[in-house]
Amino acid sequence: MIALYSDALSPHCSRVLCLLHEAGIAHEIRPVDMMKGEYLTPEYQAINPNRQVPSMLDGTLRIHESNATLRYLCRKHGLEQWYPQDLPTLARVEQWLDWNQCRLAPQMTTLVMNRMFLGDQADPAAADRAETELQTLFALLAEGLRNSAFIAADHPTIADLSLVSNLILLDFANVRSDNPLMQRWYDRVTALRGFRQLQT
Ligand SMILES: N[C@@H](CCC(=O)N[C@@H](CS)C(=O)NCC(=O)O)C(=O)O
Repeated sequence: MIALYSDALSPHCSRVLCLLHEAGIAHEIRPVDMMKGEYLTPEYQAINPNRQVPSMLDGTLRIHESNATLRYLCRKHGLEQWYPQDLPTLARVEQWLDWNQCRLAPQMTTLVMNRMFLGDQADPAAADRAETELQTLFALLAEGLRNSAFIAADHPTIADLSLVSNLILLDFANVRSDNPLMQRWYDRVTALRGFRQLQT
């Protein structure tokens, strides 16, 4: 059975858990408490040398990187709805998966770390800069939502799971877009059973 090393607060973990729930893939969660530094132990480093969550074990396969894990699960379980193979849709899914890692995630991390987790060590100016940049990125996302109900298709794909997992954490930090397209999309994706199940 698949084992997922996961911390409950991590958006990189919640996107993978959402897909596991949505697709009904049997799995076992191995909690890694980041607040207790469990991701820094030599035991965990042997599983993921990056000392990050999530990490997944599937038989002898050991994999890290949340988006790569999403793609792997889709390919292995034939989840074409979540990872469409027609080229234009696939190109859009890949585009937004990469955009999320390269553009959104760094700003999300800067903001959340400095507003929620770093306490006395926080850099409020860095958080403010990230918030400004995030509003620019939200406008790009809203533009991407102009022609379809979800970011890459008229149905949810792993690109939506990946992006919205970051937006959920930003929402906790009271940073969100007031664009109606963004709000409706956010509501649609967070209403998925896979995300709702994470909150219960
Ligand atoms: N690119 C990685 C990023 C994973 C990541 O940043 N995980 C965070 C938790 S949300 C983490 O483990 N942070 C600890 C660290 O980077 O030191 C992925 O997509 O899986």
